[in-house]
Amino acid sequence: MKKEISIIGVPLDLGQTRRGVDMGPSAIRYAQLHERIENLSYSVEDLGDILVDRTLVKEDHTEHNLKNLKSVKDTCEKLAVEVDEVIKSNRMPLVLGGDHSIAIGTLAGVSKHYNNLGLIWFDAHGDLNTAETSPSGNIHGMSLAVSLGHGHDLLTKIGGYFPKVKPENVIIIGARDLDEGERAIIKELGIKVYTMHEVDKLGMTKVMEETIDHLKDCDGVHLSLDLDGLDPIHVPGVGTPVSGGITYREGHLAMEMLSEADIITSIEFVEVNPILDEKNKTAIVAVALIGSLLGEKLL
Ligand code: NNH
Ligand code: MN
Ligand code: MN
Ligand code: MN
Repeated sequence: MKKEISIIGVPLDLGQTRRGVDMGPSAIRYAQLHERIENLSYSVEDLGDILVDRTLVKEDHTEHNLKNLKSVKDTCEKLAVEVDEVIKSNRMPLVLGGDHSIAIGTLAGVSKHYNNLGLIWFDAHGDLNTAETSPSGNIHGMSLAVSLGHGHDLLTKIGGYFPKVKPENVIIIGARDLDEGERAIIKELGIKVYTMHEVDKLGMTKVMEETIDHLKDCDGVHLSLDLDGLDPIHVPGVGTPVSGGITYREGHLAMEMLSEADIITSIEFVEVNPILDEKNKTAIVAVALIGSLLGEKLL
């Protein structure tokens, strides 16, 4: 793992309809992210937050079931440029959301640096909707589809190229709330999904062994971790909690195995909503997971 890390906050809450997730980056910083990483002897720089231009909201009429399309696009474009610069300067980006629509921007900045990027999507949801299939019109439920090249042109073409990732290089872990259209695209594209059924049945060790093996020919792997992949008992501060999720220890085990395998080249943690949280619990869990991912040991 690269020992130089750049933190980028993305205070965007417009990819969904519950306000408060824009405060996620602050909550995660407050949970002592910087100190935690520095203690693992990384060199850390915090680039601050991407500017979310809220004046665009008034131009944003929901067009074709895509809420706040211009605002999300504008923020993701800025994020893509910043992520690109971080990688060019030979540092590893650690992106803090914000809602999961920001993954569109992160991946636009990351993917051009790799020929065969792998993507681990840790989430209760598939985020594989398009405007045609989405039950909500929320872009945070579309960001994986967009990154695969499916969706509105204004989103799929962010960064000037598409798709950002190939279906055979995507692995979803923790899914337990998939919409009709998402099941169809999973089948159509043959995306590898470890639903909670597989996590229960195989155990997290096997899931991660298979995941790491599946991505062995990738020249980089992006981890996009939606905190709602974990069980809401551990992370009450998420906008769309779904029971029956990944436990605290399973989450840590997954991060520890990724750390040992040393395959992760860019990271994003999203959907921390301090307004819905209890005493910053969700941000604290996020920081602990990042610690494990970056090599923190129990002994
Ligand atoms: N699938 C639903 C939708 O598209 C919910 C998505 N919510 C998420 N995704 N939190 O991770 O609206
Ligand atoms: Mn420092
Ligand atoms: Mn998500
Ligand atoms: Mn989710």
